[in-house]
Amino acid sequence: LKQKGVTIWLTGLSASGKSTIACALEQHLLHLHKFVYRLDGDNVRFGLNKDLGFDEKSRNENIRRIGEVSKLFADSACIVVTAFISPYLADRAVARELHAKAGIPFVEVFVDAPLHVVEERDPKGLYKKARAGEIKDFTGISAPYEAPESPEIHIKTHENDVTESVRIITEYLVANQYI
Ligand code: GGZ
Repeated sequence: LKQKGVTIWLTGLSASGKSTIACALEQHLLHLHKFVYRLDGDNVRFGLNKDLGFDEKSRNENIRRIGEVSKLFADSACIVVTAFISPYLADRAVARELHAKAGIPFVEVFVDAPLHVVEERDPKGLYKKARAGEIKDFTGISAPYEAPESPEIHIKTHENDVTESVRIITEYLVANQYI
């Protein structure tokens, strides 16, 4: 029997806290001597997916490729942590199905914060630009975000801090014997 990994799929609005949680979770798992790899905009959108923008078709393809790459990493027994908005239900369902077919667990984590909260955070000033019409197809403003209907884990980042979020995810992984 081959050891399988797991994909932990974070989804949520820009500035919801996906990257922060993904980094902290990766650090925590590394300290536990786990084989973990994080996929995010910095190592995917500037490389493999640098040909893609933010229109609906590009996002579909972005998430399709990330789903395939996650499955490959997890098939090598790696714990994969992905941090992409992944706004479309159907795209996340495709990634989930791909994992199911390969017998690899897929843990969807809804990194949830209300729009008014992320707009107040606006760490990169992107919401302001989107409101001003300087960025088109901006998620939550001029492009949709389809919230998960039954995620394995639901984290409210305006209520839970990073440490608490990492603890919730780790406890889920342990309870299901994924780590
Ligand atoms: C949403 C955008 C956009 C548009 C640039 N809409 O907060 P950030 O800056 O650092 O992370 C966001 C990132 C989103 O890329 P993803 O690959 O996660 O998106 S998706 O899963 O929908 O394909 C944001 C920045 O890119 N960004 N333009 N129009 N976010």
